[in-house]
Amino acid sequence: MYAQMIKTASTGVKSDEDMSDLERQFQARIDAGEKIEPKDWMPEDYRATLIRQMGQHAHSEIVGTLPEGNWVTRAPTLERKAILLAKVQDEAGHGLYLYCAAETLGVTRDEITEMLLDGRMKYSSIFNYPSLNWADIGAIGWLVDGAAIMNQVPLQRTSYGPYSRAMVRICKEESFHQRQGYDAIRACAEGTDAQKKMAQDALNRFWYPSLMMFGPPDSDSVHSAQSMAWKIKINTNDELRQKFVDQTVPQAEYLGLTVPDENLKWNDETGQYDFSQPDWGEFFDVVKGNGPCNVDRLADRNKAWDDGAWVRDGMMAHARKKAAAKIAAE
Ligand code: FAQ
Repeated sequence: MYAQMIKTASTGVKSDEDMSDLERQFQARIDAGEKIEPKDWMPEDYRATLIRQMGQHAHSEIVGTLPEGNWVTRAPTLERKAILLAKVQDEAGHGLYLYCAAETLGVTRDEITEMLLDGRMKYSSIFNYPSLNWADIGAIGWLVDGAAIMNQVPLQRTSYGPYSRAMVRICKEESFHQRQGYDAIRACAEGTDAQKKMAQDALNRFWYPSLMMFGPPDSDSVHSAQSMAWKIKINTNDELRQKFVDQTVPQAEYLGLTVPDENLKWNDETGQYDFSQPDWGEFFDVVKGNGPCNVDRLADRNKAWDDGAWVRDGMMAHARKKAAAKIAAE
């Protein structure tokens, strides 16, 4: 099974009659648009769903620095290097806000990190694809950050206060990231024939993996119904995927690039693009650990965790020493 941890699908969304008094009061607060704060009562599945989603989101931000970090030393100009470095630092910062926000739910950062490292928790499928050339860095900013914003702007209104507030700053930064990516791929698309070819190749490889970022089709989405009832999620996976396609196709046209989809067509009746679905078999395979870079990504994160053990030990020893000195002085 590609989903784990919380079995909302088997239990379904609880009806009003099946809820306890506390659950009913909680749902009424959600329905009234109130934010839930860390010390408020919440159903255990609400807490677990948030830890799952926020933890996976944090892990994605951190693992997401790997394909771009790969290009910091090879960016074509000093300006592009400085911009990319700043972007990668922002992404790491997003991971840290999100770990802090997740900690308000009663789980430690170490615990959820260990769940990533031993494969119990996921990170976004997109980061299991390699960044092969400089145009890929443009495509990641344009498409991957573009998809991330499409998903994260509604999350600013998510029902859990700390998550919602973290998303406000993250969205501002992601929108800079999207623009820097678009600018980088625009420079390639307006360059020599070889550079234009690189830009098209990057779009060809990143288009469908970007569509997969929104999650499986609604019919296969295990958590959407309950997460939407709790306003953890505001839109379904398919709604956001469609919005992303509608926003991105004119951007590709402006660049003179071709979206790799023969069925892509504006539909006057729906006022949206018709488009081909990604290969969902490939998505489930990547999520299960069989994508092109899954093994390398987890090996890199495990190495970073192991290499950093002496820093964590040193910090803890220092904290214990300070606490002991404080008690001795009292
Ligand atoms: N990859 O029932 P649903 C970024 C899993 S941040 C891997 O539909 P849900 C910034 C899902 O976890 C990108 N797994 O799940 C950046 C569940 O498995 P589980 C990350 C996926 O949660 C840019 C199972 O499939 N953004 O890019 C994926 O209701 C550039 C069933 O799926 C967020 O995390 C996937 N794509 O909806 C950084 C946003 N999709 O947990 C660096 C917050 C689904 O039961 C460079 N998250 N699965 O084992 C969300 O909005 C939701 O969690 C969804 C999935 C929409 C991703």
